[in-house]
Parts: sequence; C-alpha cells; structure tokens
Amino acid sequence: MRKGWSNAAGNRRHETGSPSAGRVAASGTPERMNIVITGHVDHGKSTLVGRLLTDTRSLPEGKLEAVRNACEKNGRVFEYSMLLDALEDEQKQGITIDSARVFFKSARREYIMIDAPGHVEFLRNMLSGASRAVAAVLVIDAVEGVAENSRRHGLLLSLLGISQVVVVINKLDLYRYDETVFHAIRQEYERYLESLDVKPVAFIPVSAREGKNIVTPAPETPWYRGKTVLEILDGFNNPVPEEDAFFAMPLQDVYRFSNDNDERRIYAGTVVSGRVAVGDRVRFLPSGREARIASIEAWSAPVKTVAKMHESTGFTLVEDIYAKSGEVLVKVDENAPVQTASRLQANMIWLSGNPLTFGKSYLLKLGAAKVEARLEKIERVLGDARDDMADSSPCALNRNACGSVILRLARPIALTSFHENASLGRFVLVDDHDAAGGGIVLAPLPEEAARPALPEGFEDTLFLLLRKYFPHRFPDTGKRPDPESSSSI
Ligand SMILES: Nc1nc2c(ncn2[C@@H]2O[C@H](COP(=O)(O)OP(=O)(O)OP(=O)(O)O)[C@@H](O)[C@H]2O)c(=O)[nH]1
Ligand SMILES: [Mg+2]
Repeated sequence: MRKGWSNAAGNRRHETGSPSAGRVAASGTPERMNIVITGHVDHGKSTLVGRLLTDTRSLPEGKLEAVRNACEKNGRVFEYSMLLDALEDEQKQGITIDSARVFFKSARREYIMIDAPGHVEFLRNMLSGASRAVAAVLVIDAVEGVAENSRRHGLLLSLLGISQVVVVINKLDLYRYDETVFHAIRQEYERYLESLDVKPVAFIPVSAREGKNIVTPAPETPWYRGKTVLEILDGFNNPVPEEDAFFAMPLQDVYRFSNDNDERRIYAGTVVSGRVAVGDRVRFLPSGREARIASIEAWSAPVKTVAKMHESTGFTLVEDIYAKSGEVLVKVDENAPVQTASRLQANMIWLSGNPLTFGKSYLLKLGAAKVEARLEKIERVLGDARDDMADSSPCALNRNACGSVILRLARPIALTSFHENASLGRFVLVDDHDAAGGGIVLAPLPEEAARPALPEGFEDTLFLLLRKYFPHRFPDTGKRPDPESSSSI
C-alpha cells in the first residue's frame, strides 16, 4: 500500500465513497449506475430515495431504528427523507465529499442516486455526480400534478441527452390508488415529453411513503401490470465500455506525495473512457506535452497497474512535466476523438434571471476545465418550457429558455461532442458565481476563418458616425474610441 497523498496545500483528500453503503470497493468494482432523481419541490424525491435505501436494505445497520427512535423522542413524525439527512450528517463527519449522492444496491448492481432538490441544484450537481447520470427518475406528485419543474426537468433531460427515463406518479395513497388520477397525469406529461422527444421507459403509480410499487408490487394497484421502480432501474443499461474504447481522463489536480522526501507528483482525475496502464505514453491536451506513466496510485488500496473507466485515480509520470488541471490525458498511440477547440456548438438551457446574452463573459466548466466563454451566436431558441415557440431572431436566452448556440472560449480546451463522450461533451456556464445554464456539445468547431480586410478608411468613418449618434458614449477626446466599448452602447 502506498503512502497517502496530499494536494499542494497539504490538505489530505479522501477517496469519494459512501460510508453508508461502503460497498464501493477500490478494486474488483461491481457494476455501478448513476441516476439523477428530479421533480418539483415536495413531490417526494427524497422520500422515494429513502424508501429505496430502506427497502433494498442498503442502510447501515441500525440507522432506520436510530432515526425512528430520535423522532419518537422529539415528538416528530418519521419521514423517509430524514434518512438522507442522517446519512449526510454522517458523511460530513469525515468520509464522503459529495453529500448529494446516496448509494443503494439491488441484486443486479449498485446505484448512486443523485437527489436534486431543485433545478439550480440540479445544474450544480451536473458539475459532479449528475453530469455522469445515465438515467433519470422524474417524480410527479399526484395531488399537484405536472408542475413547472416537472416540465423544466423533462426539458433538461432532453437537452442533456439522458434518454433512459422513468416517471413515477407519487402520493397515490392520497387518492386510494385511483387509476383515473394516474392516467390523467400520465397522459398530460407523456404528451409534453413527446414534444421533447423524451420517451420514458415507464410511468409507475407509486406511494413512496407507503412503499408501494417501489421495490415490491402493490396489491393496491391491481390495474397496473408494469414493473416496480427498482425493476425498471435494474432494466436500464450502462453504456457498454467497449474493450478498446479510447482512453481519456480530465486532469483534476496535481498533488505531491505527503512524504517530505518524495518529490514526485501525482496527476489525478477520473478516467472517463477506456483504460490506461503503467508504461503507456500519454499526451496532455491542449498543451500536447507527452510523458510515460510510471505508476498508478490509489488511496488505501493495493498498487495497481491499470486504471479503467469511472475510476478516480492518480498517476506518476516517468518524466515530470508541467500540466494544468483541466487538460485531458489521452494515449499517444490511440486515435481518441478528443479535440482541441475554442469554439463549440451546443444545446443549452438557461436558468438564471439574467439572460444569457452577447458581449458578456461567463465561466464555462467542462470536465475539469474552467474557461471564460462568450456567446457568439444563437442559432435557435425554444421558449419557456411551457411553450415551444420558435424565435426567429433571438438576441438572448431568457430564464428557462433552451436553444442551440455557438460559444467562443478565451482559450482552447480539450473536449469531445456529447455523442462521443458524455463527460467531455457536457458543460455548465457560470454567471456571477452561480451555475446559470448548462448544455451538451453538439460539435467542437474550428476557429472562424479570418475576417476579410475592411476597406481603407472604414474604421475612421464608423467611429465618426458612432461619435455623432452616441456622443455620451464616445466623447470627443481627440483619440479614437476604444472599439471594445462599442459593444456596450
Ligand atoms: N401521502 C404521501 N406523502 C408523501 C409521499 N411521498 C412523499 N410524501 C410527503 O411529501 C412531502 C415532501 O416529500 P420529500 O420527499 O421531502 O419531497 P422532495 O421532492 O424531496 O422535496 P424537496 O427536496 O424539498 O424538493 C413530505 O412531507 C413527505 O412525507 C407519498 O407517497 N404519500
Ligand atoms: Mg428532497
């Protein structure tokens, strides 16, 4: 076993893992699936997850009883969602970094459930767990019916290309499992999702609180012959990591061994495609620097010689090179479709009250890369989630609007289309420290062809006109106005 490693500031990092399930072995990893759970506020997302944890017996020994007893002592009504809070408290005490994730296990595989309380959180989670979600559960409260976030999240899933979707219509106990309530909501939501090209695998009538049709079929819904939530989840497929899929790993950080005399660096990240082995020659993109893998490091785990897709890992290199977090490692002898580009065509959703607009600078986060981005073009806009109206001359993406856009980055980054690799083809745009929008890369684009030269004297004439019509913006100082400021007339 290797010595622990630390980041440059000397803070020890822990491996991500769940103390509750504790089943994520460092080696011989069983199949694992990331699922995002979405839906409007209070529709029962946390209750559903709490139920799944309980009914699959994934909770730590005694946890359920402890929470029930605590409720009784304090005169509170027990809620399944409290189990998540209890786990979160436990996680805060030490082991897991990402508290939005909950683990449970079926006979088929392990699940990482990402509980997204709201759309902004949903987007934030895209930065970590949810961005790797391969399937989604959409929860709808039977009493409230299809709500704003039910639509918004459907739209978001469509834009993110998450095609394995199950809709659960919850709280049917409040209607004594009335079939007509279920069908009415199903019909309305199905029609909406159809317009987005989202085809759920199933609509399931459930009561999360009572545990009906979650893990075991409910006798209260004899009219429903479909599968339970867990059966549907078990039927979802992880993308098959092809044996010869290209290797790619966004570089998250560079650490030094905590051992004082050890000068080596560890290049750390999560493998998002393929595999890499000691001895392989890797290239960092966009810098193009190359080096050979000397060792593969793991925290509290036996020494390994291979790192595979989904594994968080760290390498040392034979030739220590300067590399920045955000670069992407590929293998020199593979033809990985990872491209270096400073423009990209994307499908986006915008969630902030301040519209996505031209002339403004945003922070784009893709993989481990963070780069300044500007809107270059809006090719098409879909309106609010409620009305898919097309706008022919869009000048901004307003709150909750979706669109196809072209973004220009301040410097090139390494990426793929979403189709090639989900992790390297998905991004979030940050506006003023808030995750304000997100999307998927349809295509990395080449640099624009150089602009044709302007006719002689054109700029001077233009500036004279600007000064004439916008004297407040371009006072006559005897100098030419700064062309940069012309965008903010
Ligand atoms: N009657 C009934 N109530 C339920 C059911 N599922 C959830 N609830 C109740 O609905 C309320 C909200 O449930 P949560 O699970 O916290 O909802 P949520 O979607 O996680 O809410 P946010 O995280 O705030 O968005 C709680 O009081 C639950 O007890 C159900 O199947 N039947
Ligand atoms: Mg919740």
